[in-house]
Amino acid sequence: MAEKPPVVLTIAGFDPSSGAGVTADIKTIAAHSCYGVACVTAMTVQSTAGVKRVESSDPSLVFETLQELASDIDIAAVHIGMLGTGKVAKAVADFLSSTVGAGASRPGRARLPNIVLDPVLKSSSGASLLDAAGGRVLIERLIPIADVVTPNIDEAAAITGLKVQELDEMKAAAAKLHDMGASAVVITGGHLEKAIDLLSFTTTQGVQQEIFKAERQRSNSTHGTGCAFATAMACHLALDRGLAEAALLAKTYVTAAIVNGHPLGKGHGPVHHLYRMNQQRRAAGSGGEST
Ligand code: PXL
Repeated sequence: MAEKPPVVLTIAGFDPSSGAGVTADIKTIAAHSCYGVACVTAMTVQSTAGVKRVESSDPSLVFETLQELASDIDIAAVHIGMLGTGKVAKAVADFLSSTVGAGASRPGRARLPNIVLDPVLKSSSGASLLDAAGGRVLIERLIPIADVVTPNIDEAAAITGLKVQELDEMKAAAAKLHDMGASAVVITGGHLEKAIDLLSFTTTQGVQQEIFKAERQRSNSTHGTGCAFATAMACHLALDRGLAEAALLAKTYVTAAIVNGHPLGKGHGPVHHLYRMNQQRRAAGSGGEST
């Protein structure tokens, strides 16, 4: 019988330049040998030069899409990215909190496993990707039900109200996110001099924290790094890896995707989500782009 890959659901916006959003996420999911399904929360008009317009999906369309997918397919992990509005965020929270008819291998499960919440607030060009009501739903309903929350330092600062620049401040923000109901947090510090990510999770012995450091990549091909990191984490959790291994592998993937990024467009080009295909082509001796 043909192999059945783990299915990863991405709930996110549509970025027509495919650096971020659902089309980028599907590439990340494919790069991890999982099968991607998607629910589009918003359309955006954008290019590498930035976001020009945002139109939210009808919340009932979002809810029904999620129900339809979950009643049919066994979902191994969920990535939540851009939500746009409070109404859409509420539809997602209602769906995730409800008893969904998950696949046959998980009868009676109350909710989908491995929910990775990327609390997208703004695009890198500064456009708002979540309204104030959406921010409230994020804090009150989504952070408490997520298995992992993956803010960058700016998002961690906006959500906690704390200054988040240095490692100690990242630790304090993670502690506050735990107080707000997050069971595990990865704060990505790609904007710091050293690219530091902090993984923080609660155990019966209290909070445990691990630090991942990498050289900061000086590159213009950085569009979609947050989406790629959170989606890669969802894939590794779907593949039954533990939190620390998932965070480390996701960081390694994003770093390589930036290094191999496409110099496309006039602004910030996309990361190369499928860079491993070139490596495989080269290994098979059929050439391909250089890395
Ligand atoms: O990188 C954040 C992000 C997420 N999702 C969508 C986006 C963006 C940034 O522009 O467009 C759809």
